[in-house]
Amino acid sequence: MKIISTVKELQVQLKELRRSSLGFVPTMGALHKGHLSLVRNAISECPLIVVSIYVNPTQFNDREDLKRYPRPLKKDLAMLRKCLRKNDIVFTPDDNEMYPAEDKRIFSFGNIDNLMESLHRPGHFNGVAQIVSRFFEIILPNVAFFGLKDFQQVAVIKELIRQNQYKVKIAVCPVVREPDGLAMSSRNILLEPQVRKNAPVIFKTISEASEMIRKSDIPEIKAFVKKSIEKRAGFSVEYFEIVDDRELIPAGLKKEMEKGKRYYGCIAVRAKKIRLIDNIEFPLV
Ligand code: PAJ
Repeated sequence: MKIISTVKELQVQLKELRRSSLGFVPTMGALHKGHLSLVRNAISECPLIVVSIYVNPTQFNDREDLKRYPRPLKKDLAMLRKCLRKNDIVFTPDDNEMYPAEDKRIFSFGNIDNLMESLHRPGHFNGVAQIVSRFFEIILPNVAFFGLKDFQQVAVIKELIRQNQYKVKIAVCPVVREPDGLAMSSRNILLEPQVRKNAPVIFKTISEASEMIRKSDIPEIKAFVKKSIEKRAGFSVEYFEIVDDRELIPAGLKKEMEKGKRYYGCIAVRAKKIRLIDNIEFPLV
């Protein structure tokens, strides 16, 4: 694999190496099996891929979160070395490369940017859109790989592509979990032992909730989710919404769920200082 940290060098290399289909996997590092599943999918689909590692400051609305975000670059590179091919590229730019001047662009994504993560992390998706659009314009990938773990991010990126008419296809990969069900996340290593022990309650609860939809209506399911998770010391539910995967319109009652659409229950939980998100499909019954 090749490690490149400037835009100029990246573009020189891509000019030389680009083949039929260029794959792109954006990450903020602290890699785990979830990230690696995207990398493996990219490798199996594309003869050349770029994996970026960059902790993007503009998507953090909480300074503390940005400060404590893990940055184990050496370990990340060792993990990537085991799966990448000779010409695949790891792109590790610094802030000056990605933001040579302040990025003042304001994006607007309509309804998908008016609920869930957007309400609780104001400005977050604007920062994601700034960095992902910059990557797309520098790299010009044919396919970009994203995880369903960040359900709302996938919808935002699809809308970003539509609005800007980027010629990139999106491949969405399923959530990779720890054996106890906790969705893998770079933030999991920041959980205190007792909080980590209780964290599987999140997936367990939303799994049970997705079964409940057969017999119960949504207000009852929401009450169950909140009660079940908040039983654990230090856990509080920021939101739990059942939305469709295109327009992200929340269903308040079962009868509002439309046939032909796919629905997901999306949750954010504050587990002491750390915020965890997860989601699961809610089958239409
Ligand atoms: P990051 O949180 O590092 O995630 C990078 C990619 O890995 C995202 O597409 C995310 O959805 C995926 N991912 C994370 N955990 C996963 C899991 N358990 N299973 C499957 N996929 C998982 O998302 C970002 O970085 C940033 O917002 C970024 C897109 C890089 C822009 O800065």
